[in-house]
Amino acid sequence: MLNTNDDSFERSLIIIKPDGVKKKIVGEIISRFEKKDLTIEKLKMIKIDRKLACKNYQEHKNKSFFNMLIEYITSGPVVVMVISGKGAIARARELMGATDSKKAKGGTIRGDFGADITANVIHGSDSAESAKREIELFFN
Ligand code: FUP
Repeated sequence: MLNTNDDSFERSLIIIKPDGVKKKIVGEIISRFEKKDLTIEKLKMIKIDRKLACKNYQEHKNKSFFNMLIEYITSGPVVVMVISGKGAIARARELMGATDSKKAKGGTIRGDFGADITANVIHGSDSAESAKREIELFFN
């Protein structure tokens, strides 16, 4: 659920997923955020282990796609970032596009670079509550 206030200063946790790193579009994605005047506050490259992946996606643990999602997010290095700015959560989600890359509009990150609903290049927090939880999880 998207529940944010566009006018307030926010932070969002962004993950450039394994397919984004493999496609060599890390720079392109960071550039898109910076061009929209969002600030890169923190950034690191890590390989997410199974335990961390399960914690991050705990809300999906009973879904049919859960195992595939965990396999995929742990399949290679990812870039994790904290971005910030006015209405950062919703603005990042706009830049990302729809969850399913095949339905995402051209000009969005997923629309331009994603393959499908799993290999969708990027994760971004969907609410202030998720952002807080995810930032603590990755940058504790
Ligand atoms: P989003 O917030 O856009 O990343 O989307 P969701 O939180 O709904 O889903 C989290 C991740 O689960 C998505 F990035 C991709 C994956 N997913 C699937 O693989 N299959 C589905 O049917 C739905 C989501």
